[in-house]
Amino acid sequence: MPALTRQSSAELRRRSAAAGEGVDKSADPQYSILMPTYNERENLPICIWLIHKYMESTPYTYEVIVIDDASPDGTLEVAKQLQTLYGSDKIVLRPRAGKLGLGTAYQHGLQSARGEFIILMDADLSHHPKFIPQMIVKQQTEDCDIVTGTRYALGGGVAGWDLKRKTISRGANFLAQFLLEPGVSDLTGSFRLYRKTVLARMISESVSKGYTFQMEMMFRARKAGYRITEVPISFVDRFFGESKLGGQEIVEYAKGLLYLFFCIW
Ligand SMILES: Nc1nc2c(ncn2[C@@H]2O[C@H](COP(=O)(O)OP(=O)(O)O)[C@@H](O)[C@H]2O)c(=O)[nH]1
Ligand SMILES: [Mg+2]
Repeated sequence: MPALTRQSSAELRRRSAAAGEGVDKSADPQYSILMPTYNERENLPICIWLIHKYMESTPYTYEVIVIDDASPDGTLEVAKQLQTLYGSDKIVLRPRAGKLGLGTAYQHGLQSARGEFIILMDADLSHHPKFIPQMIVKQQTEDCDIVTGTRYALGGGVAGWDLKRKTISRGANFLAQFLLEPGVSDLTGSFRLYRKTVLARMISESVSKGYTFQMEMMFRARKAGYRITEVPISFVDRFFGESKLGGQEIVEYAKGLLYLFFCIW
């Protein structure tokens, strides 16, 4: 386990012991992890296993809400098996009948979330669960409303992308920084911890879909004066399956960015 993760887990255990709190397993979980899936049959079991491993190293309770959009590869069947294995208090299934997109997937999952804090993460192992304890410590130490994983500051990074994909991501982030001056180094990332009330408000106010959605939520949160802090993450390109990024997404992103700049800024 990397030093920082070890440190975070130790810190979490120390806090819990100091507070003298026992965890009431029958109560609502403290953290709800919203996980949208589309064709993640191979990735989901490893991802859930890692979440379990790292959350068990903290004194906190959690649930993973899997929002599968009728993946043709049978992701939902795999999720059902995982539910049998880990329990229906830990794995909650909120499938939808068709591919309705990421923005509404979070909204859909949020309706069932019981935790006071919500973690958004991808199922493709690009977002390693080892960073979750660090996000929890950050949120508690700084009493902030949002902790966002950053690839572009504090030692965060990206592995496995070719030059084209790196250029697109960097370019998109640079353009957004230049136009919106958001005070957050990674605007397009989607590995984040939110206070539930804040996420609910940001989702209801945001109009963008697709890639611009994450950026708009962060931009609005900053404007609304919420406290945001960052944790460096190493983002690793997916090994199994395919990314949804295509030419159409890039055009949509540019349109969304201009909308935020001209209509909301
Ligand atoms: N429910 C749902 N999940 C989706 C959809 N599109 C992508 N995902 C999931 O959202 C996460 C991010 O998608 P991904 O293709 O990896 O995007 P990228 O990392 O930005 O290239 C993954 O867990 C996907 O399985 C969708 O339309 N519906
Ligand atoms: Mg991905």
